[in-house]
Amino acid sequence: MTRPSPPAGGRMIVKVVIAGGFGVGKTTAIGAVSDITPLRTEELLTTRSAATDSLHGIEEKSTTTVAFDFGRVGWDAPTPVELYLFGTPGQPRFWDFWHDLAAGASGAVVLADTRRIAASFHAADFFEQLGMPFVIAVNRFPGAAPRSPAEIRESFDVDDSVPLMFCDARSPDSVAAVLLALIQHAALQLQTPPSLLDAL
Ligand SMILES: Nc1nc2c(ncn2[C@@H]2O[C@H](COP(=O)(O)OP(=O)(O)O)[C@@H](O)[C@H]2O)c(=O)[nH]1
Ligand SMILES: [Mg+2]
Repeated sequence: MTRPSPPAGGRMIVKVVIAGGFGVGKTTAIGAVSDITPLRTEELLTTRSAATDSLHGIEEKSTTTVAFDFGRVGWDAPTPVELYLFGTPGQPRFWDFWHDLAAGASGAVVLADTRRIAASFHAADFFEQLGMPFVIAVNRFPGAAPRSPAEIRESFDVDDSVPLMFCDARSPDSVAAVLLALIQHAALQLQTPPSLLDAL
């Protein structure tokens, strides 16, 4: 876990990773909230990837992230902070690359789609093993059966110490609320002495 960089222009620079399975809305979320035109590495999905990249439930998806997404968003209140957002590619064949994307990050958002929740299990396991603070944000798609936070926690096998919230990846306010929750969560963990964490 990395401490944020010293303030630049009054705002603390914090690197954040947006991870989760294929098609859960990572690219959409970064595009919704970014103050700059996001850098995207989208490629058209072709029939050649049909066997590995299942589009079940996300049939409208026509492109996929092949390297990473990058966006930037900042606030002066409640905390002056500038977030550098790095979105991972979702497919298992790109998982090795996640270590590079996570280097120097202070926290992560694990984005999930309740219709295909298992697609985001790897992301939660990855940040848990890395010891990086993360929150789970459940992107609500139309037609998804309602699931309670308790059910979703049970599926992810996480307790109340991991913040969990619902969101709409297309909504700037909704994505900003998720990011603020992550920053608060990460700040709390950074303030907790490692020795105390070990004792818990
Ligand atoms: N209805 C709905 N569609 C969404 C939402 N978020 C993303 N999508 C759509 O779902 C598809 C997958 O989103 P994308 O951001 O590419 O997923 P990624 O693979 O995680 O980057 C795209 O066609 C989006 O337009 C959402 O909150 N609601
Ligand atoms: Mg993407």
